[in-house]
Parts: sequence; structure tokens; C-alpha cells
Amino acid sequence: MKIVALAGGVGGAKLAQGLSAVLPEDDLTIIVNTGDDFTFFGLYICPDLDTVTYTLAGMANPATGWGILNDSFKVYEKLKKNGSPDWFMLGDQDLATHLERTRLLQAGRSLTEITLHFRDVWNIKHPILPMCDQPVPTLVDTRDQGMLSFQEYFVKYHFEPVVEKIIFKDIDQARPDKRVLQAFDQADAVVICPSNPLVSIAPILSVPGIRERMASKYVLAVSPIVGGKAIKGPLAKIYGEMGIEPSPVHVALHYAEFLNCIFLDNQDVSYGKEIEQSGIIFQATDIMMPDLPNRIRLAEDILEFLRKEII
Ligand code: FO1
Repeated sequence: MKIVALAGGVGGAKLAQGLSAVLPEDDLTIIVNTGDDFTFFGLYICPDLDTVTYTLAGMANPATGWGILNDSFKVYEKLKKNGSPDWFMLGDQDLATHLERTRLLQAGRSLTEITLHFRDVWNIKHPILPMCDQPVPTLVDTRDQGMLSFQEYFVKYHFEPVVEKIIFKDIDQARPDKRVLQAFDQADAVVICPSNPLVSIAPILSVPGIRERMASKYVLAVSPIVGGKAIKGPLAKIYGEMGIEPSPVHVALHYAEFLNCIFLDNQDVSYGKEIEQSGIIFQATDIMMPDLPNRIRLAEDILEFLRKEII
């Protein structure tokens, strides 16, 4: 069974890792959000691509979900001593990724080619692809701090500012690489990993050409909300600021135009009835993925369900 997985940062990377452990090389393509990307110290940084790639390479820092395991921060500490901006921590080995990506971009290579280059360098079995090669920075318009880049909002201001609007800059100029379109066309199903629907999955769906391909596939999402809280990050808070109840129901409604099924955590089974009223079926299971065995378990649950539903 061929799967396309849509992933953002930490939550998405966990399920992507579980799927990569149970699917052969030709049966899984991971498409990653690039709206979080930004330039810092002149380096082009792609947090979600790096989180997914490091996680599949087994070199991610498990405590934070980003950066490289056991990395040092000598450059970061010196920058801080020199009075440079220190709100975004760049590990010494992580810097090597940002330096090489920036060098290759300046040499005219596409973000897709660079991402696949790192996949080869770090011996990753499955293709990891950016949702597009054009810069489409997510901007967050906030009440207190005005317009912020996503990383300023998320890291510098610890997602405290009240969100008024989320903008995917230049998204209508974006074009998915042909390998992204091929992956969709060959897929039996699309799995939306438990990433933030508003800032991690929505940018992917907004790249011209992606939504119409979703409509023709069986689509399954794993809820990023458990018990009314986002597992990580600002989702529940942003929902609250938009007057939306942070529940899996709104996640399902967010994807309603093409969603067939949503996996909920056992503690949220009470939302199932309301979700079914929108014609979306649900499965209740343990969707927490603290370690690799649980990521594999959830991936296997999903594939078993899809095999029954599709074939
Ligand atoms: N997140 C933080 O909360 N603090 C950091 O200092 C930080 C540094 C960082 C460096 C490289 C990288 O790839 C990610 C980093 N992140 C950091 C996480 C990042 O902001 C988020 O993972 C995504 O953008 C949200 O999905």
C-alpha cells in the first residue's frame, strides 16, 4: 500500500518515523511543511524538514524534538557572549546543515534536491520532500507584537502574543515539485500526521495543486489534540483565541472537504458521534507516541485500518 504522509514538526515527525519503520522504501513519501522556514544569521533554516529528516535518520534530539542528539552549542554560546541575537538556539552540528543548505541554495540547487541530498548523506530509506521549492514564509499577525515571522512568534515570543491572522506569504506562487505530484498520483491513501492543522498542515494544503489531489484519495488524519490540549505547541491556544473549542471535532472539520477518517485518542471517543455527523468516520486508540515502539504501533494500526477500508 502506497502512502503519502503530510508532516509538520515534532508530532508529524514521530508518526512519519513509525510509518517509515513499517513501510518499504517505495511505499512511503513524506511531504513536509516549509512555512516555518526563515533566514537567521544569513542561513536558510528549515525546522520542519530538519526535524523530520533528523528523526528518520535517528539523530534527532528526543528531548526537544528538534536539533541533533548530543549536539554542542559552542558557537551559540560565543554568539551570545558577543551580544548577538540568542533567541533561536543553533547547535554546532545543526549549523553544518544550515551552512550546507545555504551554500547549495546559493549554488542554485532546489530545496527538493538539497533535501534528497541530505536523505542520501544520512542513509534515510524513504523520500522526504518539501511541499514546494519557493519560499512561502508563514507570518503571524498578532495583537501585541504586530506581524511576526513564524519563528519569532513560536520561539522568540514563546507563542504568547494573541494571534489575529495567519498568513502564508506568496503561497499562490508556490508550485509542488513533480516528485510531490507523482507521490500523490501513485498513493493509495494520504495520512495527515498529528501536526498543527492551522500552521503546519494548512500551508501544505494551500500549495496550488495539492488540495485537488487530496480530494481524489482516501485521507486519514491523526488528531493533534488530545483531551482538549495540543500535544505540543500553540494549537489549543490559537483555537481559543479564534473562539474555537480545542477539540478533535474542529480538526476533523478543518479537513472535512476531503477527510475520510480521523484517529482519536481513547479519552476523546465522546467526540466521535459529532464527527460522524460530518460523514467522517473515527477510530479511537492510544495516539500518544512517546517512543519508537508506540510510533510503530500507531503506524501499524493505521495501515491495518486502511487495508480494510480501501482494498
Ligand atoms: N524551538 C524552540 O522552542 N527553541 C529553539 O531555540 C529552537 C531552535 C531550533 C533550531 C533548529 C531547528 O530546526 C528547530 C528549532 N526549534 C526551536 C524548533 C522550531 O522552532 C519548531 O520545531 C518548528 O518550527 C515548529 O514546528
